[in-house]
Amino acid sequence: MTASISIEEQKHYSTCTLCEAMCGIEVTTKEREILSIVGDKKNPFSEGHVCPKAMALKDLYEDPDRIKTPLEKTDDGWREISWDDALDKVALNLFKTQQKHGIESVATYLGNPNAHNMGSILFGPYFYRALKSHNRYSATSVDQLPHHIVSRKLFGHQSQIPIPDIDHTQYFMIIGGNPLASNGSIMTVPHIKRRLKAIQGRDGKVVVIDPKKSETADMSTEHHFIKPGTDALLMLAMINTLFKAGKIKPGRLADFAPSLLDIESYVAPYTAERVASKTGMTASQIKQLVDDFCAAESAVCYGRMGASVQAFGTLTQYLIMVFNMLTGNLDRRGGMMFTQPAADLLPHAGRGSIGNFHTRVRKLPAFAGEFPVSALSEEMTTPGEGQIKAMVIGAGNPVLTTPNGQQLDKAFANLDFVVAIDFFMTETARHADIILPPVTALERDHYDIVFHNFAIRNSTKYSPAIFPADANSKTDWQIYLGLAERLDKLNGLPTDKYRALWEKQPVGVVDDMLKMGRYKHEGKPISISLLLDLPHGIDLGPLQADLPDAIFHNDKKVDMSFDYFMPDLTRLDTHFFETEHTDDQSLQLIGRRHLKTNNSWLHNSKRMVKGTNNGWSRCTAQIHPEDAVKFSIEDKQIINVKSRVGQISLPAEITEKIMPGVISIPHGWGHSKKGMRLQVAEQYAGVSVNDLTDEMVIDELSGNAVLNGVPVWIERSVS
Ligand SMILES: Nc1nc2c(c(=O)[nH]1)N[C@H]1C(S)=C(S)[C@@H](COP(=O)(O)OP(=O)(O)OC[C@H]3O[C@@H](n4cnc5c(=O)[nH]c(N)nc54)[C@H](O)[C@@H]3O)O[C@H]1N2
Ligand SMILES: Nc1nc2c(c(=O)[nH]1)N[C@H]1C(S)=C(S)[C@@H](COP(=O)(O)OP(=O)(O)OC[C@H]3O[C@@H](n4cnc5c(=O)[nH]c(N)nc54)[C@H](O)[C@@H]3O)O[C@H]1N2
Ligand code: SF4
Ligand SMILES: [Mo]
Repeated sequence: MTASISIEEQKHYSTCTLCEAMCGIEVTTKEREILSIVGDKKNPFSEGHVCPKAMALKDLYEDPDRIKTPLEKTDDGWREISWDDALDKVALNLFKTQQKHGIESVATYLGNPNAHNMGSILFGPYFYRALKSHNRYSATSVDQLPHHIVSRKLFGHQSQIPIPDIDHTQYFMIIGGNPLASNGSIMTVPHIKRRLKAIQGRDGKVVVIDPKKSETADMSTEHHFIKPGTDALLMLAMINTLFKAGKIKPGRLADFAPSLLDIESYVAPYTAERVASKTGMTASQIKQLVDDFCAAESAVCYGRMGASVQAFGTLTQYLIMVFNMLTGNLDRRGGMMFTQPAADLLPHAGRGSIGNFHTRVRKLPAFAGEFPVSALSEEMTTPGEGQIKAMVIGAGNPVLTTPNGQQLDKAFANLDFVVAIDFFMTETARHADIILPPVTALERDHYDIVFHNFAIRNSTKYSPAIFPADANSKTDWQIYLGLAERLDKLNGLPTDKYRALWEKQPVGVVDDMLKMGRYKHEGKPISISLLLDLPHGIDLGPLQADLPDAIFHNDKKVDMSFDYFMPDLTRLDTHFFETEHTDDQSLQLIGRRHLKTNNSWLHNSKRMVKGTNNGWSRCTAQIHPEDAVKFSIEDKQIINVKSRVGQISLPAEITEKIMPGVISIPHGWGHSKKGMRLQVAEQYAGVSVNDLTDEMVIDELSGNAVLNGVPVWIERSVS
C-alpha cells in the first residue's frame, strides 16, 4: 500500500501525528527526500491549517542522530545488530527474566506517541498479552487518567469522552487548558484560534480559568486567575450556586441520569463565599461565571491538563461533567458531545476496569490494566517477589516525563535488562541493553484510530506511508508482533495465529472496522480502498446527539457513581479546611507548553529550539514581579528551585502573566545526561521540571500524578 520512490517531485497527502489536531499535510518528495510540508488545503477537517511543528516531521525523518538499525550495548559501546538477532535477544532476555524472577518481573511503559500510531494501538496488545505481566505503566497516569475514570463510571466506557462542540457553542469555559499552545487535547481541533475567534464573532464568550494568563487567556473574552489545584473547590461552588440560584436545567438529561439532582446535598457545604479565598477568586466572580454560563444559548465547560494532573484532578473532571449535565449542556449542540467515528474502536477496546489489582509496594489501584507510573521506581527498587527486573519502554521517555525523574533514572540503572523501542538515544533509552528503532511517522501507514474519537467533527481519512519500507526498517507493529510471536514460541504456545496477523496488518483491521461502521459515502461503504481514492479525507458532519446510545451501561442510564467520587470530599475537606497552610515562602509549581515543543522529543530539531534565551531555549521559570521582589530575583538570573525531592537551576523570567505565588516551568527538558546522542538537544539542554515533581503525592482517587500545584522554594543562585 506504499508509494513508490520517484525521481520526479511527488505530492502526497498525509496527516501530521505530532499532536492531537490531526492536520492534513501536503508533503512534497523527490526520491527519498522530503522537500516541503505544508497544510493540505483540500483536507475538509483541517482546511489547510498546520502549526510550525509540521516541518519537524521532516527534521525527524532527516535527523542525523536518528537510530535506524537495532543497537546492542556492549562493553565497547553500542554495536549495530540485525533485526532478527535483536528481536531474538530481546525475547530471550524477557523470557529468561520471567523464568528466573516470575511473570511480573518484566514491566512495560508506553509513551504518548503510541496513541498516534495505529500499528502500536492495534498490534501492541499482542505483545503485552504474550508477556502476561500486570506490571504495565503508561503516560496515561501523568495525563488523562481522570477523564477515563469519569467516562468509565458515568457512561460505562473509558474512552467514551464527550468533546466540546466548539463550532456551535456560545460560551466556552476552559479550565486548565492552553489550546493555543497545545492545539487542543481530548479535543481534536485544527485551527483552534480561528474557532475561538468565531465564538467571539458570533457574540459568544471564551472564558479561561488558569493561574497563568496563557496565550489562550490572552485572546479570551475573560480570564480569571485561580490558585493551582483548587479547581475542585471552584466547581463545587459553581454547582452549589446553580442550586441556590434555582438555575438547574438538565432538560432531557434528567431522564438519562435519574439521580443527577442528588448531587445537591454533597455540594451544599461549598458556597462561593466559603471557597473564594482558597481559589483566589471572589464569590461574586464565581457567581457571575455561573450566571453567564446559564444565560448563554449553549455553553460548555472543558477542563484539561491543568485541571487533570493535580491533587483533586479526578474529582474536578467529574464535577465539570456534572456541571455540564445540570445545565443541560451534555449531548446538546454547542455543549459537550459524543463523537461518531467511522472506525469505532470502542466496542473492541476494554471498557476500563478499576482497581482489579494493586501495586505491590504502595498498593495503588490499577486502571484498565495499568498501574500509576508514580509507583514505577519503587517497584524497581523494592526487593521481593514481583520486583521489576526488566523493562520495555515503547515510545516514551519517563526519565523526563514522570515525577521524580532523577530517582527513576537511578532505578533504571539497577535493572537486569532494558529494551527501548525508540528512534532516539534519549535520557531513558540510554539505559537500554537493546534499542529497537521503528520508522518515523511518514514512513508508515496511518489511520487516526484514537483521535477521530475525540474530534470536534466527524471525518475519516487514510494515509499510506509516503516512502516504501526499506529492507532494513520496521514499524512499531512489526516489532511488537515479532516479539509476541517469539515469546509465545519460547513459552511453548502455538503461534499459528500470527500468520494471519502478519497478513492482515493493522490496516486490515481498520478496513474491517470502517466496513462495519455507520457511514456510507455516495452509497458505498467506507473502506480503505475507498479512502485511498480520496486522499484528503471525507467530512462526515458535525457531532450528533447520541444519548442513550452513547451509554455503555446495560440500563442505558448515566451512573452518577456518587459512592465512588463523593468520598473524596473528605480528603478535600482535610486538605483545604482542616490543614493549616502557613508556609508563605513556598511557591506553587505549574507546567506549560510551547507551540514548538512536543513533550520531551522535538528538541533535536534546530528549527524547534532556536530561541532568544542563550542555550536555554524556552526552559525558564516564570514568576510574578511581586515574587521577584520578595526573593530578590532579577529577570534572566539563574535561580535554584527546590522541592521535597530535588533541585534544579534555571533562568527566571519575570512576567505579570503569572499569578503571584505561582511558578511555571515547562517539562521535557534536561538533555544533559551522559550517554545520549542528541546533538542539538544537548546544546539547548535545559533542566527537567520532573526532578521537582513528587512521586509520593498523587491524586488518590485515581493514582494520577500531581504535576501542577507542587510546593517549591526558590532562591537566587550564588554561582
Ligand atoms: N511536569 C510535567 N510533566 C509532564 C507533563 C506536564 O504537563 N508537566 N505532561 C505529561 C503528558 S500529558 C504526557 S503525554 C507525557 C509524555 O511522556 P512520554 O510519552 O513518556 O514522553 P515523550 O516525550 O512523549 O516521549 C516519546 C518518545 O517516543 C519516541 N517516539 C516518537 N514517535 C515514536 C514512534 O512512532 N514510535 C516509537 N517507538 N517511538 C516514538 C520519541 O523519540 C520519544 O523518545 O509527559 C507528561 N509529563
Ligand atoms: N506544542 C505542544 N503541543 C502539545 C504538547 C506539547 O508538549 N507541545 N503535548 C500534547 C499533549 S501530550 C497533551 S496531553 C496536550 C495538553 O494540552 P493542554 O491540556 O492544553 O495543556 P497545556 O498546554 O499544558 O495547558 C495547561 C494549562 O493549565 C494551566 N494550569 C496549570 N495548573 C493549573 C491548575 O491547577 N488549575 C487550572 N485551572 N489551570 C492550571 C497552565 O497554566 C496551562 O495554561 O498537549 C498536546 N499538544
Ligand atoms: S497543530 Fe498538531 S497536528 Fe497540526 S501541524 Fe501542528 S503539530 Fe501537527
Ligand atoms: Mo499528554
